[in-house]
Amino acid sequence: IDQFGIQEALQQLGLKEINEGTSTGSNWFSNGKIIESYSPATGELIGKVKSSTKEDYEAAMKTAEEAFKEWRLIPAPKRGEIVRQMGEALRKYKEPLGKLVSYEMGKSLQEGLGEVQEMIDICDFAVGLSRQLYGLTMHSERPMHRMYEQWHPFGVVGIISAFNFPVAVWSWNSMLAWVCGDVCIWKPSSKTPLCAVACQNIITEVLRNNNVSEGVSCLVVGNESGDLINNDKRIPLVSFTGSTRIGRHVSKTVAERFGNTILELGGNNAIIVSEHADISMVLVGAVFGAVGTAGQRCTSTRRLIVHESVYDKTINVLKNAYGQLKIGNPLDSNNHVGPLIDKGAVNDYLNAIEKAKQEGGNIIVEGGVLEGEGYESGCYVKPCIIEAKNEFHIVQEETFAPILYVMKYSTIEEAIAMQNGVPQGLSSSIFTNNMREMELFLSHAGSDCGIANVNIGTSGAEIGGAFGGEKETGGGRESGSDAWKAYMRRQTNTINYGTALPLAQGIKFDL
Ligand code: UN1
Repeated sequence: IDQFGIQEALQQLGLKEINEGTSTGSNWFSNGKIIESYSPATGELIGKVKSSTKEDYEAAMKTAEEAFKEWRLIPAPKRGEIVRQMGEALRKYKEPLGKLVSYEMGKSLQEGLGEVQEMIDICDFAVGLSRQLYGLTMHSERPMHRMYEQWHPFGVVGIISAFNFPVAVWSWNSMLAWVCGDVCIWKPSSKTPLCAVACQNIITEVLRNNNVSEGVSCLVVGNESGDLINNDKRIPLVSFTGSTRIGRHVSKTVAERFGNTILELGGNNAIIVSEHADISMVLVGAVFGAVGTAGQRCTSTRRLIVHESVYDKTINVLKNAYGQLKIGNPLDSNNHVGPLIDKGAVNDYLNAIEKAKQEGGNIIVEGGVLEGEGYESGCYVKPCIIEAKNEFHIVQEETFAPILYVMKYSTIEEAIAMQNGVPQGLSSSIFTNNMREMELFLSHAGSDCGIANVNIGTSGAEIGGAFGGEKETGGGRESGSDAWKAYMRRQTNTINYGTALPLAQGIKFDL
C-alpha cells in the first residue's frame, strides 16, 4: 500500500533505480560507502545512495573546471534562459519533489511544496537578474579618462547545505551563481541525499537539452566531500548552511586559504509581544514559528518575550492552541506537526528540556516523545512551552526542536535588550500596533538581526529579500536583493582615451 504515492513520486524523479547506490547517470560521482536514507515519518528505508570518494570528488571538480570555461562565455541573459527552463522543470516536478522533501526530511507536505515554490521563485528572480548584474560608473579625476566597475564570475562555487531545507537553500545559491556565470559543486546533507539526487536529475536534464556541459552542476555526497571543498583552493567561494559549531570550522578553513564564504548558521529568534499587540495575530505567527517544520528552521521562533500586562492572556491562548495541535505523518494534511529528522535530534530535544528544568524553567506545556501507532520511527515529539529566563545557558543556545521559551518584560527597551541578548542574530519580530515601539524596534537602536519583522512571525521569509543574519549567524546573505554580488568578483577599470598619461593624485613623473 502506497497511501501517499511515494513510490510513484520516486519513479517520476528517476530515483527508482538507484536503490543499491548506482549513480543515475546525471553529473553525480559516487563510488564510496553507502548512505541509507530512512524516512523520519515512517522509519522506512527510502533508498541507498553511494557517497563520493576523494577520486569521485576530483572527477567532479574536473568537470566543473572545464564547464566553467564554457559557461562564463555564454551571455548572462542566455544563462538566464537556461535557469528559466530549470524553473519550468521544477514546476513540472513540484508535486513529486515536494512529496519527497516531506517524506525524507519530515516537514509537512504543504511546507515541502512551499519549499519547491521557493525554488521556482528564485529561478524567476534569477532570470530577471541575468539582464542586470549592474556595476557602477564613476568620474575619473583625470581628463579623458573613464572609470567603471564590472562584476565577473568567481569560478567554481561550493554549496554545503543542511537537511532542514534540503532543496531550496541549494537553489538560492545555485540559481544566482549560474546566472552570475559560476558553476556549482553541491554537497547536500547526508540526512537528505535523495532530495539532492532528485534535484540533480532535474537540472542535468535541462543542461543536456541545451547542450551545455553537465559540469555546470556537480553533486558529491558524504561528509568527506565537505572538507575537500573547504580546503580546495580551486573553489573561491563556499556557501555553507548549518550549525554555528561546524560553520566556525568552515569559516576558519576557507579563510586560511583566503577563500570567500557565505555563512548561514544558527538562529535564536524571538518574537516580542507588546501590550499593543493583536493577540489573535500573535497566535498564528508564534505557533507556526515555533512548531512549523517541528522547530527545525533556522528562523523558527525559539523565544517569546511578552509584556507583563498581556502575559497571562498570551500564555492561555498558546496553551489552548498547543492542545489542539495534531502530530503525525507529515504527508497527511490533517497534521500540523511532523517528526524531527532523526533520533539524535530527539535526544537533543530531551536534553534541552532537562537542562531548562535544571536551570529553573517552569513547564507550561509538557513535551515528550510519542509512541505507538503512527509513531514507529521514534522521531515524533510533542511541542512544548517552557517559562524561562533569557540568561539560562540552554536559552542562549539553538536547539533544533519545537521548544518555545517564554519570558516577561516591562519596558520596550528591556524587551529589545532581551531579544538582542543572545549570541545569534538571524530573525526577530515584534507584534504591536504602536508606531513608536515599531519604529524603535526597526531603528539602529533596535533589533540587531538580519531580519526584523513587524506583525509577522520570525520564519517564512520571501525570496526577494536578502536572507541571513549577524553575530554567530555568520553574516552571510543569500537569495534576493543584491545578494548576487557575493557570487562575483568586482573589477575596477580605468580607461585613458586621451594621448597623454597623467598620473593620479597629481604626481609628476617626467621622463
Ligand atoms: C532555513 O531554515 O535554513 O524564512 C531557511 C524561512 C524560509 C527559509 C529558512 N524561507 O523560514
